[in-house]
Amino acid sequence: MNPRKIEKYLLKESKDKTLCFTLLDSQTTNLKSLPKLIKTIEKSKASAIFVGGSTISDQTEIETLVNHINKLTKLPVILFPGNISGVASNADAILFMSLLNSENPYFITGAQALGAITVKKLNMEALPTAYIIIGDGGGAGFIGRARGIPLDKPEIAGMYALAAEYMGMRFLYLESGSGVKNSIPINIISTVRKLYSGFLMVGGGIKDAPTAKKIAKTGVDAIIIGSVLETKNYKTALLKITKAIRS
Ligand code: 1GP
Repeated sequence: MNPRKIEKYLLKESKDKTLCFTLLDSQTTNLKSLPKLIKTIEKSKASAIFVGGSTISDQTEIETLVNHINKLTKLPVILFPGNISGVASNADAILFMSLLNSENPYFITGAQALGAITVKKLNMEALPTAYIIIGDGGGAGFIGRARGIPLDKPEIAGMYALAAEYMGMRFLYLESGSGVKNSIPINIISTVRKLYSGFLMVGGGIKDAPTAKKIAKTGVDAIIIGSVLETKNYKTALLKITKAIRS
């Protein structure tokens, strides 16, 4: 394996623009409509496809989805695991995440220890990622037993982000939860951006171009779009979002 192949690709891609990653949940993605979906993702110039989610427990289902994606596109597939069941073969890399603000050590270092040997066996690139949940965090907050960072306390988010940096985590994922009503408040994102110099991703509740644009303007490296892809209007919506973050 080329060490840090995906990491280098992401850093290069994000030098002069905000990237978009599309998130596919193996529980809800319809394999029959996958070719159309992948075409739209490619057309939108998204830079990678994340596969995962906080409630996924079927590893085989993930592997089947990744296999199908690999047949349809050369875009890198990056696992976004919610638990050890999210470690599946045949992806290009994995967000090796620690949910820093969980109350349960299992989600900070326990699952990571259990999953690490499998990642090694699969010879898969691990992207060291701090995962920080803002607000109640929807499903991810509930499953991960997060003590969500209060929406009016950007300085606390900043403290966690800085801790992530000092602990050597080169990626940071600020999460408000899949499908939540509101994305992360801009002042939280910009506070984190000022303090954290690694690869910063923001996801959860980003549904339209103006919101995506505002987030991109804070200087984040990537936004993650998941639930929008499950809507009727996903083609137009995704293209508008990716166009907005580039302009
Ligand atoms: C969820 O941040 C991702 O983990 C994406 O969120 O589904 O709301 O786009 P959405």
